[in-house]
Amino acid sequence: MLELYHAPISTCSQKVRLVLAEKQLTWTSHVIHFGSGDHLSPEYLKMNPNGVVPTLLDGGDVVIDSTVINEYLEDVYPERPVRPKDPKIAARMRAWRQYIDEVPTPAIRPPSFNAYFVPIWSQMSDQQFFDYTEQLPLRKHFYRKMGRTGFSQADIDEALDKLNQTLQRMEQALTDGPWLIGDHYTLADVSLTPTIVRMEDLGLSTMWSELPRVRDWYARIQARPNFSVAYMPGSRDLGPSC
Ligand SMILES: N[C@@H](CCC(=O)N[C@@H](CS)C(=O)NCC(=O)O)C(=O)O
Repeated sequence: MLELYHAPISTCSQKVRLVLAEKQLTWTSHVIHFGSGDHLSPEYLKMNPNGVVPTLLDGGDVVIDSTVINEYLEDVYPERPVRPKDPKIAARMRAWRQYIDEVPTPAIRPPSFNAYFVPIWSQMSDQQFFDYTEQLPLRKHFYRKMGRTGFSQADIDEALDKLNQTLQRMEQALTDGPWLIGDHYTLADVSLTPTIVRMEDLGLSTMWSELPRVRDWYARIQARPNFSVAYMPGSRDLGPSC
């Protein structure tokens, strides 16, 4: 009944796989290979006109955007909840999630894309790069700003500053309990996990070495049973081969 179009390496896909695993839902996997342009095929664009992963099908009905998908999963499959029932606490969770979507999620892209895409794009000619980006519904201008040689040091510094702000806010929030919203693991924790994992994979974990609550939160995150399921093989292989 549930089908997910996703990529192992994609942080947005990891977010959805964390919730699917947390809820112990069964789903059919359709792996999208960016290198083969699967996400830009006419069939895929019919489901997801943004040409990005993930895309969820539930009984054939399409749901797109990882944040929307996770709220949808909570609405339709409320067992093993990841959203507080109290509307006021849920509002706190959504405010975190909104911040995560606005600040750290975009901020992880410059260092992450420099590591992942630059080795691929450096093999292309300017014309090939132009032609590739021309087809992208959502990221044409973003990738052109990045260019074949990657984001500048100024862009990376800005990204790291935003990620540092996120870590400081986490450290503060975690004074009230083991999770971002106190006692319960919620969509706020889910939404931040892929960014923190990616930071670690990029060698940035020293940014929280002096933040004991963030360190402990990350240990708890990795110990949850949903983590190893969601982080399927290939999820952490940054490099042109994935
Ligand atoms: N807001 C979307 C963003 C999805 C997104 O950016 N997906 C990335 C992988 S994490 C992607 O498919 N990128 C393909 C590309 O940039 O060409 C969501 O959260 O689902």
